[in-house]
This record gives sequence, structure tokens and C-alpha cells, in this order.
Amino acid sequence: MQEDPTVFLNDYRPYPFALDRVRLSFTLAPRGTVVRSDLSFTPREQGADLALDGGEGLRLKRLAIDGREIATGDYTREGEALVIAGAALPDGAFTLSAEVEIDPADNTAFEGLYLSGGIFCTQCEAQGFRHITFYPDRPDVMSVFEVEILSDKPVLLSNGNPAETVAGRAVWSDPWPKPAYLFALVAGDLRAVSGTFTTMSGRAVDLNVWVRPGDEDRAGFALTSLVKSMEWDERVYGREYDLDVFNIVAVDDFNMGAMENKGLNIFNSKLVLASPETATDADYERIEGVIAHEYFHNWTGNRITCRDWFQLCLKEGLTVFRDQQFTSDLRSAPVKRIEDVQALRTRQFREDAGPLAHPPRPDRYQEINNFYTATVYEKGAEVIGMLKRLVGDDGYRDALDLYFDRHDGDAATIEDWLKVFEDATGRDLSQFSRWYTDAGTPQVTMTETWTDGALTLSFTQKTDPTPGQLVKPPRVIPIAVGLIGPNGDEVRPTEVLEMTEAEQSFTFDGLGARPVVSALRGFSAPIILERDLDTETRAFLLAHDTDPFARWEAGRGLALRALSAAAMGEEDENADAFIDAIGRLIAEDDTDAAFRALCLRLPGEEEIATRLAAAGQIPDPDAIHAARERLSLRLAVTHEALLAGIFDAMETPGDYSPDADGAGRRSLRLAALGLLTRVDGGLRAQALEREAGNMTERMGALAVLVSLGQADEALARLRADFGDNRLVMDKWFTVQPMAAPPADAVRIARTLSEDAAFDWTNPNRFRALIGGLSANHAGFHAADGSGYDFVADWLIRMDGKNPQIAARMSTAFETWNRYDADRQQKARAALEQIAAVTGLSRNMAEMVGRMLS
Ligand code: 0A1
Ligand code: ZN
Repeated sequence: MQEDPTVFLNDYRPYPFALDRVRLSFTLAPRGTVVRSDLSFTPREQGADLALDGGEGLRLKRLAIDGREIATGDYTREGEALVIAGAALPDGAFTLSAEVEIDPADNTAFEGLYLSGGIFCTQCEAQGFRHITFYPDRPDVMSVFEVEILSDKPVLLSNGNPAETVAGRAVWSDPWPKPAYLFALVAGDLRAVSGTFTTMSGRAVDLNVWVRPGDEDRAGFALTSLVKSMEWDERVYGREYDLDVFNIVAVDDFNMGAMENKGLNIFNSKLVLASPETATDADYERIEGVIAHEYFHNWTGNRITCRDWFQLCLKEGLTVFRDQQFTSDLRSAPVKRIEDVQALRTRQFREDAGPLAHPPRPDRYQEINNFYTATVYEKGAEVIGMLKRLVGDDGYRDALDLYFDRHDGDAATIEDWLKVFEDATGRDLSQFSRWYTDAGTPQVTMTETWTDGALTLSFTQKTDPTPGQLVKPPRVIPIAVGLIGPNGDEVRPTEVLEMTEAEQSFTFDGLGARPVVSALRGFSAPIILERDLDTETRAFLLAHDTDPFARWEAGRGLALRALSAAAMGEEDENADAFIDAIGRLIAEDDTDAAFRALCLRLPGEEEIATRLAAAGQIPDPDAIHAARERLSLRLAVTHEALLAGIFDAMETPGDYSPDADGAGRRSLRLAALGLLTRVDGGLRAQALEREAGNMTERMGALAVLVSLGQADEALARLRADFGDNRLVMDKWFTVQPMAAPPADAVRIARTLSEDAAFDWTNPNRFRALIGGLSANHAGFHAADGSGYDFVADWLIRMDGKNPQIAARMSTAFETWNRYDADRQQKARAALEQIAAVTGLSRNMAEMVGRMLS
């Protein structure tokens, strides 16, 4: 029988030793890298055993205490642990020295030390360091590090400041105590694009973005983004950088987006390299945001880290919140807010409504890598947004100052975090803390009554049961509301109503005429708000709401209602109202192009399915696809002339720049193109694909051509131009299954999987193809189950190489039980096929187990 690998929050115990100092020496070789370590411990409890993490992949050559080799009988190695009996340890402080040998070239899981295109690099979050050497691999064990690297690679990097560098040897010293998950090492033939930054106290910091030779001309944007991030964190949070150098390295094989290792961030190359010909506007925005995210972790994550992995959202929710603020400040705040809400609804609401639902601060896990989720990250950020709304901007600033003061150098908890808000503002946050401990998206309904100049808003809240949590007490929900008079003027500015009960009413007195309520302004809480609004009032809000989010939401409401009704085979008056109102809105030349583009783009099929399921209906992927196609056609036919005018007017003038303005214009142009295609037979897309001077328009046009089945030549052209550019070829692999007509998607994906360029062990390439198909809602959920079978086969194959990637991609199935019985039966069979594999990873076993339970 396999032991149950579940880890519980309640079982947390402090580590019984302090780790005062770490010295590491690496002699690098693809096979047979030798790692020597000296770990200086001081016992905190008399007689405690010394338990170190470290699995079978570590070939132990030598183990000594204070220079004396330990007898094999004095320690045990079991599974992923090495334990030295307390009786074999000295009474006071001691140094444990070990020598182990590892094989980076065999490391296909990309956890620990591995090779990417000849570059030695590391990934240690969450538990990768235990694949490098024996160590107390937990975030609350923090230490200063000195690292020696011996290698013939020209560039040798680690955390902290450089201490000595000669050919073949480098020593790095990191004065800031850190947990092992922030350790990093890089050795390779790399070139730097460099700059300097002078901090607010006048210290000069060397900045380097390290890339492969030949990629230097695509690294400038990342460097500029880093400088902007450093400036912003000083200006807005008063946080200064604390080392002499800041290094960023781009590698091609990386399981996630990027990693905040102290002073040595390692990035997936797709989040560093950009040029107008190879990267889209969305890529640029993402690079800027992720560079900022990793940089911001230096304070929220590194200087203050997590006590244990259950507290992951302490660093991730806060750092996402900070990177969202940064992007809002640099670009357009309303547009960023709408984009974030869209992403939350598409990814997190879907997670919260299915078998993988979990709270932002879970209380158990089998494999922590399965909890780097939209709930921990994006909902974690929303929870902080709510806190800020409740305590106000000044309260937030005071609380954050106190957090940095009180907890600098700590491994902290969510309780510590809430306590600083309580102490700084005097608020009781015990009810608020449910946002961290309870899973599920609250559904709130709002009704209105109007009598004698008084408007009463009545709310009810309920949250459906989620796995392991059947009863959900009411939460504090900040609901931002404004009132708009019949002539479109705002009669009451935004006010935050604090809902704390299951049912609650709020009254606005002294009103002349009955106003229209603009509710949940700025998406003030991550909830589903249901209100019985007639079509005219929604159209009125779309025309007049002064809150940009609520304005966009009014149009969204019309579109979603029209599409949901059509997908269920019903007619709906919202469609006419939407088409009408959207025509007026996109004609507003003085309204931000990016905002108009967001209003013009119809909700995605996934979002429509999530909405239908939340309303208790069974989504039919084919009917949803057809409904969306029909509404697009009607929009195009009705507004053809207007859309054609926009398409021409939004041409990129002169040189391409990835700024918010230019990106917004291109976004509107491409939204118009997507509709016009339905009436021009693809003529504009054909021309744009050939003439576009930037990748945004080229890819936009290509996606349209793929959806029309007219893309053969364009795809061949892209491959001819960029066959040797991995990042562009990833796009080539994604766009085909993603934009294909659903009936062709699986066949196309299958053919692509046989292409010589489908290097599936590369995480980006695998994600491109499998993620591309999963994003084609009706394609992946093909009624014959072929999408499920295809993806399941690949997940099984990938699990043998890289369990993290396989487990992450398995979330394609997380909504399986909301579809019809036939699809459910086919999806279940695919999941059971995965579950039956012998030697399945813990990652995958947990995911499939939760999805099937
Ligand atoms: N902390 C990083 C994300 C990250 C997490 C895990 C990784 O490997 C399993 C890699 C990166 C961030 O939030 O950016
Ligand atoms: Zn992060």
C-alpha cells in the first residue's frame, strides 16, 4: 500500500535547528555534477533528530559532522528524507558536510539543477533544492549563502553579490538570509544587455539581462521594464533594492513563467525576448508585467517569505496585486481592470466551480506544485484589493508600512498579514479572513425597491459547497455602488456598501427621481452578481455609466444573456439591444480604443459555458459555438460600414510601438477584422497577413485565416520566415488548434503532433499545442471524445518526463462534470485511463484523484 502523501497545515512544527550559514561548491558536468555543502546548524531543541530532504537522485559520496565522517548506522535514508539520529549529533552548534553527485543532463522534470540548450540552470521553488543536495528544504529555514561554481562555461552566476571571478571559477555571496527555494545558479555561454539603476539612497546597481548569443537585440524591452519596476516600487511602496547587482537570465526550457530567485531571476525566454516582428502587444504587456512581478517579489516573497507552502498566497496574491497596480499606472487602469476581471472569470471562476476548487490558503495538499493556481494568485490578489477597498488607501499604506517594518526577515503567515491590517487600522478582520480559508465564488443577488424618494437595495449572498467544505458562512463583501440620474448624470458618487450578513439592505434617501444603480463598480469583490435588470437599463448603463468597469459590464451582461439564451435554443431581446448599443459605443471616436475593443469582443465560449453552468444549465459546446458565430455575423452585417471605417482608421501609423495607445488601436482594429471577415470572405485578413509590419497584426490576421480554413500559405510563410525562432514557432503551433473550426481541431492537433518541430519535451512547445487545443472549447469537448483521448494520451506521455507540466495541463479536464452525460462518460474514461497508469507521478495522481472524486 502506498502511504497517503497528504500534508496538513495543522501539522506545522518549527524546524528544531537554526541554519546559521550555508556554503556550497559546485563542480559542474552534465553527468556527474559534484555538489559539496557545509551547513552550520545550532540546535533549538535538545536531542532532536536532524531531518533533511533529498531523494534517490542524490548519490551520496560523503557525509561528515565537524569534519568527521558519519557511520552509515547513524543515519537513515528513506524515500525523500535523510535522518541523522539526535544521539549522533553534538550538543551544541555543528557543521554538516556532504558531497553528492547529480546528473543535470537527465533532469527532464526541470526541477533542481538542469540543462537548457547547454546552459546549466536551476528551479528550486517549491521543492527543487532537495534534488541538488540534502537540505531542510522548507521556506521557514533561512540562511545566508556562499556559493562557489567551478565550470568552463564563460558566465557563472548565483545569488547575491559577486565575490571573486576568474576563468573557470566564481564565488557569490548572498548576505540576505533566504530559504532554499530562492537559490539559483546559472552557467552558460550568455551575453548581457546591461544598464545601471541608482536607488533612492544613491546606491548604484548593475542590471544585466542575460540571453543566448544572437538574442541581444530582443532583450532591451525587458531591461527597460526592470528599470521602470525599480522606480515604481520606490515611488509607490518606498521599497529599495538591496544588492549591488540584479541579474535576469532567459532560458528556453522552463516550467512556469519566471522565478524570483534572490538577485538572479530566471525567466522563460518567452517573457524576456521581444521585437516588433516576433512579439505581439500582449507579449510586450506580459513581459513588462512579469518582469515587475519577479522584481516586486524581492520585498514581497524574499525579504518577507512564507512560513510554509500553505501560505503561498501571502507572497503571490500580494505580488500579483502589486504588478496589477504597476500595469494600471503605466498603461490604462480601466482597461487593465477589465482584462484582469476577464481572466479571473475565465480561469478562476471555472476552478472555483469544479472539483479542483480550493481556498486561497488551502489547508492540505499532496503536491504543492499543483497549487500554483488562479485561486492562489489571482483570487489572492482580489482579496487584497478588497482589503484595500475596506480600509481605504491610507489604511492600506499604513498597513503595508507596518508589514515591511514588522516582518522584514521573517517567514510569515496569512494571520500575520491580517494582523498588520488590524493593528494599523483598528478593524476586526476575523470575518474577512474567510476569504482566505473558504473556497467558492459567492453568488449575490440584488433587488431594488423605490418609495418616496428612497431607494433600497437588498442583497442576499450564498456560496455553493466545494470539495471538503459543505457549509459556507456569509463573508464580508464590499459592494461599490453609484447612482445615475435619468439624464445620465451621476447623482451619488461611488460608495462602498459592506455586506456582512446572508441578507442585508441599504437605503439611499432624499432622491428626486428614481436613479439607475451602477453596482459592483470596479468589480469591487470577486463574486457573481445577479440582478434582474431589463434590457433598456443595461443599454442605458452601457451608454452612461461613469465607472468604466461597470459600463463594460453592462454590455457584457447584454451579450452574455443573448448568447446564453441562443445557446439554449431561445430567442432573446438582449441581442438586438446589444447590437444597437455597441454600434453607438464603437462610434465614439473620443473613447479609448482599447476600451472600445473590449466592449466589441464577445465573451468567449468558455465564459459562456461557465455562466450557463452557474445558472444550473448543461452547456452544449457546439450550440455555444454556433450562438457566438451567429451573433458575430449579425454584428458584422449590421455595422459593416462602421467596422470597415474603424479597420482603416486604426492602422498603425509610422513606427510600431508597444505602448498602451498603439496596442489599443491594434486591438480595436483586430476586433473589427474578426467581425468583418464574416462579410468580406477573408479579403482583409489575407491582405493584412501579408502586409503587417508587426507580429500583433500578423498573428491576428493569421488566426482569422485559420478559422476560415484559408491559412495554408500564411502558415507556410510564417514558418519560412521564422522556422528557427522557437517563440514564433510556438505561436505557429498554438494558433492552428486554437482558432480552427471546432470540427477540425483535434485532427489538426494530431497532425501537428507528428511534425518534426514538435519537440514535446520543451514545456513551451507542449503547452503551445496541447494548450491551444484545450483553449478551443468546442474542439476539445468534441462530442466523440476525440479531444479528451488525444489530450489524455499526451498527458500520460508527458507525466513520465515532466510531471509538473503534465499535471498543470490536466486542468483542461477540470470542468468535465458540467457537460452532458455522454461527454461526461467519455471524459471520465480518459481520466480513469490516466489514473490507471503505473508509476503515475504524485502530481498527476493528486490532480486526477481530485477531479474524479
Ligand atoms: N514564484 C514564481 C512562480 C514559480 C513557481 C514555481 C516554479 O516552479 C515550480 C517556477 C516559478 C512566480 O510567482 O513568478
Ligand atoms: Zn510570483
